[in-house]
Amino acid sequence: LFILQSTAITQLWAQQTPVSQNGQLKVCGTQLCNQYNKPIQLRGMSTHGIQWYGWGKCLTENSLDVLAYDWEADILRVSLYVQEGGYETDPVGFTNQVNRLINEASERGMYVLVDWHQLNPGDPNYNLANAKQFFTAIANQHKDKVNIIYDVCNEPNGSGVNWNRIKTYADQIIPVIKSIDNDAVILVGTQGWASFGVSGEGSLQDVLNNPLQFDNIMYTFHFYAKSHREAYLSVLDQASDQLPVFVTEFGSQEYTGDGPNDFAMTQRFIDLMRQKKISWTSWNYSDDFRSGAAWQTGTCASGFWDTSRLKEAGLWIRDKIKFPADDFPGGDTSSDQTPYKGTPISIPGIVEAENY
Ligand code: IDC
Repeated sequence: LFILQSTAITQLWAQQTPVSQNGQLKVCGTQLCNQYNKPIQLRGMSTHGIQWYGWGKCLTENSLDVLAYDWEADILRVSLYVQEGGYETDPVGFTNQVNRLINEASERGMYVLVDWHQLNPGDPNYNLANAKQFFTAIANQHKDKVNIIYDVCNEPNGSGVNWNRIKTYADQIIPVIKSIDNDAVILVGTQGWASFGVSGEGSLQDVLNNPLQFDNIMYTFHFYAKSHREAYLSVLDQASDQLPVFVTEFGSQEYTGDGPNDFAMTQRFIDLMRQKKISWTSWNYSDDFRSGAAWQTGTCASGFWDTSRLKEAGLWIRDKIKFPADDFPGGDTSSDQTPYKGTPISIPGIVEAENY
């Protein structure tokens, strides 16, 4: 038994993961770059709200093994709602849960996007005090890790929530994080439910006229392909020519995250994001009844994370994460760098070995 475990440990150490290959991220120009200053694209999944489908439900040791080693996800977005039974109802409990999820994703070599999922009310300033408290706790706990990305507001929306209003918020919360974790990449949601205003007030030009004045900032964009189509595709293309953009949420469905999938339309976004190395996380890794949730209803309680239990959208997005395989650029161009190909060893061996 001891020999088997030692072998597992050795293989684990030898194994390349997205985080071991790319290290501390930074923003260079309009791109997300790795520790060698080379542009990279990260692809992965967003959780559903962790107050409903979090740790012990749809996020378990096994489901995260599947996401990291079978889906070969580079990144997990942890969606912490503020309202709707989220952070504001139990700050300590949700901070602990986010810490746990960060640690679990980190053990599996994934990046973690910490999503402050404000949604209703749509003005992020409403939750500023809670955001300061939450990000202070998270940054203090994880500042020495290289794999944390912060998103300070999921989807600003509603009347009067224009870019200036978001910038007022961002200018207050970003220094709080930077004073603790100075080199972290920080994402900021854009007006109109992260659409640069396509579905809200103002436009991309408002951001271009008055961009944030910090290093390592990216702007977020969300789309639901069946609903949002050409208008969104075009703005994503224009925005990413001029600003660092991270697509932190999208689906093949209607904007409800439900209804029919339009995979042909979604593929056009996927192609654009591939071509421009725009990183993405897709909504969502749960067994919610809606068509945009990857797993069939009942999967999380069953604990069987087999591909036969994926909904159509889940099977489709797994394929988009897995293929093409990651080919992260290394520091050496003559290159004996081995591209990450997923883990070859049995998962129970790893988990067991780590306890020793
Ligand atoms: C939806 C969930 C749904 C939940 C609702 C609650 O799919 O189960 O009841 O949130 O607010 C977003 C939001 C995201 C939405 C998603 C789909 O960021 O929270 O999830 N969506 O409607 N923006 C556009 C779509």
